[in-house]
Amino acid sequence: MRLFYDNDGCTKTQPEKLSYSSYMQGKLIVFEGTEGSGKTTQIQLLYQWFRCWTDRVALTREPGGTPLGQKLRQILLADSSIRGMTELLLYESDRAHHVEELIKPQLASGTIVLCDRFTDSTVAYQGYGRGLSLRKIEQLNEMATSGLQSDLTLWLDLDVEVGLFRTRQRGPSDRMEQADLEFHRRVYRGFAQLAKEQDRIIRVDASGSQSLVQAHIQTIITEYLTKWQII
Ligand code: T5A
Repeated sequence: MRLFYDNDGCTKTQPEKLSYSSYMQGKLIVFEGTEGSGKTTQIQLLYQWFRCWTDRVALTREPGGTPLGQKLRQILLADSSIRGMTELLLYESDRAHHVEELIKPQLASGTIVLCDRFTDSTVAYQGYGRGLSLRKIEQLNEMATSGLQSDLTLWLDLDVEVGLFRTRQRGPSDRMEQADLEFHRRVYRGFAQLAKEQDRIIRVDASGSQSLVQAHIQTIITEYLTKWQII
């Protein structure tokens, strides 16, 4: 299927064919990747694409998808006294609250939830990046989500240095972005390993232009919506 943009950001993907009428359970679609890989840009474009034909879609993020999460996000991205286990538990606290307060109720109402980062970020950053136990992270992820996993995760694969360059062009770096290059390379290896192990993770080449990457994402999403019999 060819996808191309209208001036209003909607695509000519025959939205009249996209119908949810018989659809009851929502889906959780997650965007993952290293710093500056374009997740936020792409998830927002995808949200606009969904909004062209349905209002049963929600856009959220971790950390910071709830009012409490916003406060945790500020601490996590700015407080330089935070160390490994504290960092891990704060991300998991944000997630437990987010899943309970927002994600699960939205899924239960049949909404497609688009989430900027989720459990794989903790494996990649706190596990591969910080070197904390992968087994403990798996247990904490399980506890924080009550076993909820994404239905589909798009891993935006971009060279780590290109991504960091993009974020630095944008403005001052946050606490996580300031970590050394080797840390970010370990995080990258974490995502690559997860993508090898898990069928729910699809790699997306994020090195192209914003519109090229978005067109690729829309193609993948359309395939999955068809497979899930949503369209
Ligand atoms: N974290 C998070 C953990 O350590 N453990 C966890 O469990 C969780 C959930 C979150 C931080 O927390 C860490 C990971 C993060 O360090 P954040 O601000 O949400 O902090 O960090 P990011 O998710 O990395 O957000 P960024 O904004 O830094 O990166 P994005 O979202 O990947 O990239 P985006 O879209 O903002 O784009 C970055 C810049 O590149 C440009 C954009 O215009 C922007 O200026 N850009 C492009 N330029 C050229 N070509 C393209 N195709 C482009 N796409 C975007």
